[in-house]
Amino acid sequence: MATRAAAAATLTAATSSLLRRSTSLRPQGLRVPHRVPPQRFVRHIASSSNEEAAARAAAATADAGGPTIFDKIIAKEIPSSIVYEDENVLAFRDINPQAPVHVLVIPKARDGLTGLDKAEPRHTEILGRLLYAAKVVAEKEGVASGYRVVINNGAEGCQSVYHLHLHVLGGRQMKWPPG
Ligand code: DGP
Repeated sequence: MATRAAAAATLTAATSSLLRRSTSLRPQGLRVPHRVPPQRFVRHIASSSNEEAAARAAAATADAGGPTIFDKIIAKEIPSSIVYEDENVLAFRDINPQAPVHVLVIPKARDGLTGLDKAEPRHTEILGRLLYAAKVVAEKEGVASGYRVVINNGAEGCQSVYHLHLHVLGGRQMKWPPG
């Protein structure tokens, strides 16, 4: 009899301990997701769909392989803030910076490289030069200890100018995954 009473007491203690724990866990388990203010959310969707629409429009004309705004920058017909230049490569500040340091590195001769997807074996030398120039730019801009190099390719990659370019971004903490 005494053993059954002791067992019942143990069971009651265990049950109430479990209930206490599940109650203390409940607020986390049923946490209501943080609500994004509707206005900000709509604005975010609107701006990202504008970028996507612009990228799709640019992609539609890219295959024609016509001149881009970067040809005018290379020819110095329009001004740009040049960070680095050599015989093959030009690096200049992006007109719409996404970080305190945002520099575009481009080949002076496009040679069919509207995007990275057009790369062929003959392009390996210039591709290496571009990547090395990105490293030099990061050093010149004082962000050598941490930066990001990005190539947007095609409409889904949000490419808007069809002359191969590397984005060198730095001067702030980068996030992963990118948007
Ligand atoms: P992408 O979206 O990856 O194709 O990047 C193209 C970049 O080119 C974009 O970040 C803005 C930049 N850009 C476009 N037009 C000009 C311009 O006239 N001058 C400069 N400096 N940058 C430009």
